[in-house]
Amino acid sequence: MERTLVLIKPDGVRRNLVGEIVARIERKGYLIANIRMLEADRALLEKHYAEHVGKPFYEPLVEFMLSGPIVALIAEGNRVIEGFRSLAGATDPTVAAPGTIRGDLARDQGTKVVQNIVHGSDSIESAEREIALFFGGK
Ligand code: IDP
Ligand code: MG
Repeated sequence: MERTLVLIKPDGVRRNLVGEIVARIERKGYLIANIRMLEADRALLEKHYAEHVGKPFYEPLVEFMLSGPIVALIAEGNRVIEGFRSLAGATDPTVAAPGTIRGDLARDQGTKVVQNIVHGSDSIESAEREIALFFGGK
């Protein structure tokens, strides 16, 4: 069964949106196969966001992800990688479609990094790599 890594970023946890986001994933019909809250460390985030090293928002992104607890979860179901990214909406919350997590619950805060509540893996390879980082390969 396909699996994806979802992160509820520090803005989502701070704004008490954990239940809202988990509920949207469950109502769509995906299984929450595992879930944990953690405070990520820099080494973990540098691995997770390796593809973005050198981009202007990279350091602000890592700092933002260090700014408070996050929730990591594994969602499971056919085509869940694509399906969760559809639930999440576009990266930029200003233009993310209403009805999506980012479109409904986030907006531009004028910060160097876009604060957009959730992360979702973008391919089967990324999902396997990210699940191993956050759940030790389980
Ligand atoms: P995604 O989360 O929609 O997959 P990515 O391109 O993988 O988007 O970027 C990772 C994260 O970095 C985004 O979720 C967002 O928080 C931030 N980000 C991406 N592009 C920009 C940008 O152009 N400016 C500021 N922050 C960005
Ligand atoms: Mg991405």
